[in-house]
Amino acid sequence: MNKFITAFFLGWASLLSAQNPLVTHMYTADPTARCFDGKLYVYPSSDAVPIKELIKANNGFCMPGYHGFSFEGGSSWKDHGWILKENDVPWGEKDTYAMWAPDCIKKDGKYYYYFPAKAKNDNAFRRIGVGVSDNPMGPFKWEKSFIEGIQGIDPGLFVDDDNQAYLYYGGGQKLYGVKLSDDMKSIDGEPVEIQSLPFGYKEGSFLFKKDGVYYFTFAHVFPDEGYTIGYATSNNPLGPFEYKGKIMDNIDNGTNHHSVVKYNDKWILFYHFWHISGCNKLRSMCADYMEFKPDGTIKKVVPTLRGIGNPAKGDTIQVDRYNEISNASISFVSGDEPMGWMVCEARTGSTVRFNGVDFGNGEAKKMQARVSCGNMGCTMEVRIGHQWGKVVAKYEIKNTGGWGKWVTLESDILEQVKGKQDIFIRFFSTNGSTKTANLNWLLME
Ligand code: FUB
Repeated sequence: MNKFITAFFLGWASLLSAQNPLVTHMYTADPTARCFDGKLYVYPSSDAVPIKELIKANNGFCMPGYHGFSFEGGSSWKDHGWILKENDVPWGEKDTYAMWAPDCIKKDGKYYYYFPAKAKNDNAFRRIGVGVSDNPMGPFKWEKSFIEGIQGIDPGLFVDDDNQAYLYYGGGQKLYGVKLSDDMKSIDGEPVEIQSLPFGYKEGSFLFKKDGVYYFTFAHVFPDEGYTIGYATSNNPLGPFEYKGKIMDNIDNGTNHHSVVKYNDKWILFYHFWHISGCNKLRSMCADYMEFKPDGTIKKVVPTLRGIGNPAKGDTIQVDRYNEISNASISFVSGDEPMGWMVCEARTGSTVRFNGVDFGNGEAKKMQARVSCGNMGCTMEVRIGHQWGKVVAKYEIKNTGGWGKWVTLESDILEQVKGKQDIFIRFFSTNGSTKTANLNWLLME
């Protein structure tokens, strides 16, 4: 493992619990989410610290390959490890770190994984390759050659109700769609340019169907606005489409690559941002709920830290990814704690609201709190439903040895609670000190 790849790993855990971003142990971008047989999977690319000599060739990105993730319930994502590393592409040029956005789709009981890579002895910017597997997370058997007749980035797949598969791709002023042959490894007919999209740089094609309408969604750079996510609709998978507007405004993320999935009757938009690194070439995948208006148009999604998922017994509740906060703030965790964020600067009466904690049938008996305090101490309460709702956990926090010294405190769950609940964490100074305590996470057990 070279030093650049080492820098790519921020730590390791195979089961991760998070709100937004979805995982924090590595950088992940371009997330394509898929629901296969009721289970949610995400296929992102990965970002590593850019290698100087390659920056120009790769527009600043350094992308060594792909991990795959599955949603394990609550708010836990499982990292299944490498799906494909760049030097394992049979037709790929070596050491290019050019593995941009991938996709995976199921057809006739098999899983097909598509990815762009730089091909050996070839002038195209990127070619698109494919592998097949019996399982959503692989191992995939990679085709010896790229798909003939197309070139470009960002493969986006769609299988229609009649089982016909389509591949969308491209980047620049033009995006394309083409039918795939039954074997899913070659194209069937000529690619069609997707018509009637507004002027400007485009990439990240992703098509889904709802109520008989085809929604062609794409990343779009308005010259005076930056990266947005736009969409156009049609009654045909290859168009002509009519541009309908934006799903997400420019959020200053440098690029915005997305996908849309319906999971448990809710629509979810996956996208990326660069919360952890502060650098838009080291991105992290995120997800937020997306809604439709009665006329079928899409309500703009505003990114949140809270994201999706309902932490349950055994999941850490990342309270720094709150729904509402008053009289406190968040920042990177200080001191001897693994990387992440914390609630800090909490004063007496500060409240953090976190919606949708899943208390199940009330089986959890304890709630842990990971806290630090460099002051005189405070009381911290967890209340239900309202800032003055029932107290379900209570902690007397003493000076822990400094703001960077962390301890885990435990409280009994004081009142049995069931189902999904909004919790309110409240801080009260005991000795008149201004700052009360820092809080990293809560955990029901
Ligand atoms: O991640 C590299 C490239 O940036 C992707 O292929 C594009 O969609 C953009 O996110």
